[in-house]
Amino acid sequence: MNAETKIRNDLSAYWMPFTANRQFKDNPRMIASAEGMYYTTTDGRKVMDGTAGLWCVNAGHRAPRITEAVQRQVEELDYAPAFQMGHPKAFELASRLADLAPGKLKHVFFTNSGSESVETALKIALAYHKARGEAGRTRLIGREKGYHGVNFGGISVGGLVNNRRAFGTLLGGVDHLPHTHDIARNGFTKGQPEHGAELADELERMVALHGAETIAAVIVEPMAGSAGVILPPQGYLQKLREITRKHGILLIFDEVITAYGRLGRAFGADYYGVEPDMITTAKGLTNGVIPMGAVLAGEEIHNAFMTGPDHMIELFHGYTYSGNPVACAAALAALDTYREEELFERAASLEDYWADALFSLKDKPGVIDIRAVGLVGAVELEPFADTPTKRAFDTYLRAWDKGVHLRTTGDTIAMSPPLIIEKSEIDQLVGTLGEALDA
Ligand code: PXG
Repeated sequence: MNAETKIRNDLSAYWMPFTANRQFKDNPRMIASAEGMYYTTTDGRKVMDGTAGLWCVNAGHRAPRITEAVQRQVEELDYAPAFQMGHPKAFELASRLADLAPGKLKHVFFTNSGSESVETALKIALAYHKARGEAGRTRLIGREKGYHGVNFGGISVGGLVNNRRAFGTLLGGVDHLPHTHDIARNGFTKGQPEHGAELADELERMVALHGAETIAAVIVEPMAGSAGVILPPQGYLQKLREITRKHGILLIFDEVITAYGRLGRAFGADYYGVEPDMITTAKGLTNGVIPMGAVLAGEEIHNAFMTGPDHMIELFHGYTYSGNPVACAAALAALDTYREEELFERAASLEDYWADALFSLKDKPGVIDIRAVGLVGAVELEPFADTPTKRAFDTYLRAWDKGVHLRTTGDTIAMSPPLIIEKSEIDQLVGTLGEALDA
């Protein structure tokens, strides 16, 4: 091996995100290419993508319209300044998203990731109250087991301890609702769990404790993805909506996973029939092709900023790459693909088949719960007593060897295939997981 090749193939420089670096580098899993539902590894194996990348490749890999749109865009306008300057595709994309969004969510702020969408929404919430003369509303309320990305605001309102504990004191003035994960009462429920709506009443207790006039916003994932697919109990989101509205608190749905068809509707808000004041998105917005996020904000929130002299900047926030032209082109093409191939409808039509397939694993060794919604599924395993997370990760590795890529979080195996999946591929995915559980 010559020196240059050696440097090129050295795995040590890349500090991989959310990865057991040393274990990975001892036995790397490398992807060379992808198409539709499948990856090809660098050693030439075909592996089914059971997770749509990291919950983002909703239209499948290398969807042709998106590839072409990106290629055309880099040749036409590669970049345009995002501040005090515009380009038509950013306005077109914002209008398209506003049309797609539920109810009054008619204004769009562009970011580059889910984490940035969360920071943006939290900052808008604080600044909104200040703009309306309620500057005392500074508290932010998240939820245990919540995942809102990895930046400081997001880990402060987030509720996954490993993402928080190494990083100091985080934001002050943050409180957390209890999570709704309750296998004892809701185990093996198909559809929304029956028990737990009363957990939303904890918000009333927080209002009683802190005073509503100190609380800016509540942020929750309508369906908590990263913590292992935790579904909202029947009536829970409705209750959160009632209580927040009653007390003038903004309700933010973090839909980085649930937006753009994952639950068979454009947004989780549509699926669950609850309209929040803001929605954070990313991932499926561009089908994962180019980093991009978007925050959808209600009319009332946006308009509260549009006061004062016309020449003044209304919101001191934004990113160099907000509304990047190539990202906009990718997102417009992704939305076209979702619509023309009717992928949201397709996900909805497969929802029952998907859930039935997953529930067929009920009696496999170690399975203590199964959850499904839209084209999301989870199989929770009884952890090995002395090595939590190992059982799920070993199962994941066995499935990988058998040609299916899954995700694990704790001792839960999570699945979220591209929305183009065929019924036969659902059988293959679930069948392979079944074999991996048996082994
Ligand atoms: N909010 C939610 C609800 C998310 O799921 C983010 C924010 C952050 O997005 P960015 O683009 O900054 O990563 C996410 C991301 C997994 C997994 O398998 C989940 C995410 C990312 C990577 C893996 O659980 N969610």
